[in-house]
Amino acid sequence: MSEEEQGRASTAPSPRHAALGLSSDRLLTMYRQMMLSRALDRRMWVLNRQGKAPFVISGQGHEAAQVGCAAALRPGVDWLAPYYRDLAFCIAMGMTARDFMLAVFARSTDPASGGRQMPSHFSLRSARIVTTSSTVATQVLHAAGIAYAARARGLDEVVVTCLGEGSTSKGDWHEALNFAGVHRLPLICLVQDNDYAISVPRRLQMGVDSVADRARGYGMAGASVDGGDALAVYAVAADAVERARSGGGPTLIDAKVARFTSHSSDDDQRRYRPREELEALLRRDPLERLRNYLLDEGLLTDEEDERVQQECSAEVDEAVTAAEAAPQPDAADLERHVFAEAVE
Ligand SMILES: Cc1ncc(C[n+]2csc(CCOP(=O)(O)OP(=O)(O)O)c2C)c(N)n1
Ligand SMILES: [Mg+2]
Repeated sequence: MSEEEQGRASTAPSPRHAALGLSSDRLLTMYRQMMLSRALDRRMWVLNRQGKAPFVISGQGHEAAQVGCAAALRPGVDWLAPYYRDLAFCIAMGMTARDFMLAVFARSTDPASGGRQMPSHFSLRSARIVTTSSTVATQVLHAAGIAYAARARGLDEVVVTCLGEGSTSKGDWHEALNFAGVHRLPLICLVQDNDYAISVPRRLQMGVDSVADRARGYGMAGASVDGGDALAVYAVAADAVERARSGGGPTLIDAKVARFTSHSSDDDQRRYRPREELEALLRRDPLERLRNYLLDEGLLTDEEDERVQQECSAEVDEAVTAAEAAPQPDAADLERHVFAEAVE
């Protein structure tokens, strides 16, 4: 190497992930988590069309925001109070493809609820993923309570909760964030802003472009981030985690994401979103963006990428086969956990 080349090499900027303290292996794991989540999600739609999955609510387009935030956490130590689009988040925290499919098929061995919850109402005790209600924003209150308990016990655990931008119109959200601000709780609220609450656009939910503008009103830090960029989300999440652990209090993150599918399998977004808007979504694929980054940085080849896709696809196949073969819940315990039971 000439002296001039040596000089250039030493001043070359380190890749973005390295500058953030993320190893190449870690970044490839994040990519794989996003890929597996996308593959599971797509399969869920197929199963729905086959009449096997009763209801689909999808995280496609949200994966980078979720995996970027999860990468800043310690699975099994920190807590997640998720919402229904958090498939990639839950995968990144330790939920397996099989766990997920057992819930889709409502089997008795489904670790989320033994087949009692709706699909995508995630929970996994071992990964500290807390079950959620279908009533939007209620999980934010649970998260604030868990953060309060962690602080009271002198633990350094951090709690993340997620919801959509439309759900921030609910009083629960205000109450939880106000409480978290007052008590400076180790809480991170990740709002996944996908422009719509079913068919209602953001401009009819709030008078600001970013819900993070409200952080100041709760006495907490706030950040708005491109939720299609896993590295950008990791950077703000890592800051927030550091703040939470060091007693600096909560953070409100607004991650701008794209909702690729209709709200759920029960609506058709072509009826309320203009065609050009739907076409523009295709240029906002977070998976594609991370793939391009990995290819550009020489961390992945096309052949390796193909292999990752095949492995994820095989993992989904295996999960579906296992879940279909798993036993149905016993009708005799239908009312368990629903009504109070007499204790002998
Ligand atoms: C209290 C309550 N009101 C209405 C609903 C029906 N609902 C389910 S999801 C949803 C939209 C939520 O939109 P947003 O918070 O933006 O999240 P997104 O689905 O876009 O990710 C609504 C209105 C509900 N589940 N709970
Ligand atoms: Mg929304």
